[in-house]
Amino acid sequence: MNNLNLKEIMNKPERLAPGHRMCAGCGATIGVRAVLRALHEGDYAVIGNATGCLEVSTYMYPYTAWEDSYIHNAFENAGATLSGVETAYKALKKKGKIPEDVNYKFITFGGDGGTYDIGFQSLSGAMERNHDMVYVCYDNGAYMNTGIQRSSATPMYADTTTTPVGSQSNGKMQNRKDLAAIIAEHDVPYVAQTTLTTDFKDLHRKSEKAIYTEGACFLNMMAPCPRGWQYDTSEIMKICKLAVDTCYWPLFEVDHGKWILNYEPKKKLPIEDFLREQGRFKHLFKKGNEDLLVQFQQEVDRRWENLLYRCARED
Ligand SMILES: Cc1ncc(C[n+]2csc(CCOP(=O)(O)OP(=O)(O)O)c2C)c(N)n1
Ligand code: SF4
Ligand SMILES: [Mg+2]
Repeated sequence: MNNLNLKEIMNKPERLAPGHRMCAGCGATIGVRAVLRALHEGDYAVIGNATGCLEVSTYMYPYTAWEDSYIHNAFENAGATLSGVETAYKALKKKGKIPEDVNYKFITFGGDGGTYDIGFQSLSGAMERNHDMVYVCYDNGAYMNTGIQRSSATPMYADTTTTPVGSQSNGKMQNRKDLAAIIAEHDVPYVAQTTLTTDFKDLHRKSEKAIYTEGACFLNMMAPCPRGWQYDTSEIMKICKLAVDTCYWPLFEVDHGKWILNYEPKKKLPIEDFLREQGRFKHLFKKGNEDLLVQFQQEVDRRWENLLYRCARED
């Protein structure tokens, strides 16, 4: 989107209205509002939402912050529910029960716990059946709503309530799952990884592409959580920038099978710059833990090289 007018986009009416109860500065809310801004004026949407902070805090029956039709799902069936709604829509359109010029889009939001772990099977099914829908994972790297438990999206060495740092533990022992790559292997039309950076241009462009590309599309959106990551709320944009400049969270897309790198930092920053900002990693900076930082850096480098290879292979 070359002629993106940021001011115009930011001034579009909100489809996730103020008055919800998400924490101030929550990355999920900022990200979801940005995704919804990519819907074209006049188009309707049906939103599915797996349980999690976003659902619990925006939809307290009989109140809702959503301007569009909204379905609260269990973790396990968030992908399946919108597949069904999209199929019913197609059937109604075919029978002429929905006018030709009425346009609906189908978007599911799920947290990382609900997407990487518990809802993975129904997400995988929806993607494989290639329903005309978008699944957006807002990845804050833990089960935040129930008190910061580790998920398979939690980065190595993060301090969570189920991987507590102490004399016997350095935090989570495993690396995070690379879900965007796994969904790309489903051979769907469009997969992208994004976050709240580059003036929201990356997130806006990818959201619009995902919403308006026919078939199953997937967005993995890093959405920092000031509570779980333990940083000052006002630092969110800095955290997101450091995530992409250290190559911890690369911006890429897989468009009809073609891997494309969207951002390469002029100078790749050391991973410490990203980790130092967050209380969940503060033990890594204690004397004697230098090797943990080295291991973290090696893992970031390995994944980055792998991504560069995948993208270069396509040239
Ligand atoms: C099957 C099931 N297990 C556990 C829960 C309890 N639960 C509600 S919200 C939540 C956390 C969800 O984590 P995530 O999907 O990452 O979203 P976040 O809270 O981080 O936004 C959990 C475990 C549930 N609702 N359903
Ligand atoms: S706990 Fe974290 S993810 Fe949940 S609403 Fe608060 S900032 Fe957002
Ligand atoms: Mg989460």
